[in-house]
Amino acid sequence: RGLGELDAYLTQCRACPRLVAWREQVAANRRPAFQDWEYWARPVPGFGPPDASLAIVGLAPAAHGGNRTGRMFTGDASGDFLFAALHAVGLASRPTATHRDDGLELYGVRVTAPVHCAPPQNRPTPGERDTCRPWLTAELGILAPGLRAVVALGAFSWQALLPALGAAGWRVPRPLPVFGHGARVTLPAADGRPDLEILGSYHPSQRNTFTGRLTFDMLVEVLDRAAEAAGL
Ligand code: DU
Ligand code: SF4
Repeated sequence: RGLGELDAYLTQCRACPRLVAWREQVAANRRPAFQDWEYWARPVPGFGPPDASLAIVGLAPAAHGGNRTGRMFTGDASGDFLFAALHAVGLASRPTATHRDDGLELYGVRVTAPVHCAPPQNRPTPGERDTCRPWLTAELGILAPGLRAVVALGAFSWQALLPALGAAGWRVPRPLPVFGHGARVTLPAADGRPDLEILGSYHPSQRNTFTGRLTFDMLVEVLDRAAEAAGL
């Protein structure tokens, strides 16, 4: 089973009643600036090539970002920051992302999230995080043979990612390593898979970027180190 097939199944998922209601309610109440848009209003698949050696894991689609455009991090402030940084380190064909059909290419990078539907207040419940985990586990499993590094954006991402990696067959230390900006953990090679480097970064949400908690240079530095670990 490939990523295309996984994404096709994923986009039909209705397992979280609260998120199904929210993603559709947001689409029925479009922002004035987006009146002409037909919102995606479904689970948002990961974005990037199936042979990616680097994965970047966020939190969940934004209501008027990924939930509108149908592509992870596309069309919101967090994504503007992330794609500009990816372009700055040579991992994206352009610094901007506007729509799932905008032609943007990622080089060796897959951008995804542990929760695939937009949650109210950008805050999924622990139950929703656990319900969505098998999708991330499956995606990581498909990427596994060539995957060499993963960047977790924020503590929620880190805490959802590590169990998903465990479920996908990596040996994850217990207790789970603690998240921090600059945190780094190596999961040992196994089953023909290479070593996997896990790197933590603060999430590029406006809450962090407006306050200077995460600067552009800080994100670029983490992505640079991740690209090196991934052989990119
Ligand atoms: O509605 P549409 O953009 O024409 O998408 C058709 C079909 O493609 C939908 O069932 C999901 C799938 N798809 C996908 O798997 N990954 C994407 O990034 C965009 C669409
Ligand atoms: Fe399905 Fe995940 Fe969306 Fe829940 S958040 S409905 S598990 S795709």
